[in-house]
Amino acid sequence: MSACSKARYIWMDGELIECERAYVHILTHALHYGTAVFEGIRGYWSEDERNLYIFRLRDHMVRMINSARIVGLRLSYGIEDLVNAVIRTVKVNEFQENIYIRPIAFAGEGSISLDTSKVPTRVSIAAFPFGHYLKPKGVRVKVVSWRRVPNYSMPVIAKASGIYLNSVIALSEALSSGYDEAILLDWRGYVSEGSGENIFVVKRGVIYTPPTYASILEGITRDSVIKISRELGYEVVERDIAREELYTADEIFMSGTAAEITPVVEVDGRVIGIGSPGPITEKIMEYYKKIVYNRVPRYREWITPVY
Ligand code: PY5
Repeated sequence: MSACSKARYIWMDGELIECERAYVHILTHALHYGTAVFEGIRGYWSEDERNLYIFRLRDHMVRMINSARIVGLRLSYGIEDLVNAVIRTVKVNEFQENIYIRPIAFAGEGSISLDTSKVPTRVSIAAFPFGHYLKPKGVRVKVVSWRRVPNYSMPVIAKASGIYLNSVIALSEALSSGYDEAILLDWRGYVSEGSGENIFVVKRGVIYTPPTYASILEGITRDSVIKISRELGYEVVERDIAREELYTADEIFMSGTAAEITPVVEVDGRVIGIGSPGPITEKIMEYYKKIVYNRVPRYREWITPVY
């Protein structure tokens, strides 16, 4: 599929331009040094309401602004500009199906010095139809040999492009060993997260997830899962999880914008639970789906209708 077969316009530096023209120069700083911050956001099309609902748009754009601040990229757009630009981009493409939105702020061209103050920060927002990222019925994962970049070496709380080389090599190790996804341990040896997802472990009815200091990206889906699980009456505990605890878990699932809520059915060749999505995972998945399609009034503040 060519990049522009299903999206006509892309927002670049304040203007909507035809997808075919959305290119950058080969000397773009971010291409050489990973000097960019980005977001992944989903929009859900409701056939009944004939509307497209963007999930937690404002929270994603706030995180992008914070990521830029952390890595030192100057942004000339504020929160309202970015939120409106996303809505405008989605609207002009007239999508009537589920989509993925990819805003990115990156160091542009003009200097190959590592000093980003010598180049302008550019911003782009692309959106395109998108289905499942991981197998919705459950994935087989491998605890890979690469560790998650420690948060004393990189600001891993920022969703910054350069950090993703860590995820790319981790995923590649899992895939080449025949698994669907990677789990990375942190520098201490505790469970951190997947290559592009946070992780949750269910044991005797309690839901556990690694804390921020386990070098995780603080996922917005993770935050949604914690809130809705508590509302459903489950106890959710943020604490360190040892690798071997994964093997004896009753249920495991991953959370992320692209992955949504994906059950984990196998870790390092050990079957988890009965080898199919567990009951608590399924309950949370079902409720999450209702919420993103704007069918739960108390979570309306998480939803931005496009049309
Ligand atoms: N951890 C990492 C390393 C991630 O890349 C992501 C999101 C998450 C956790 C979950 O964060 P959130 O719930 O806020 O999405 N990954 C991106 C996504 O759009 C990119 C995946 C390729 O899901």
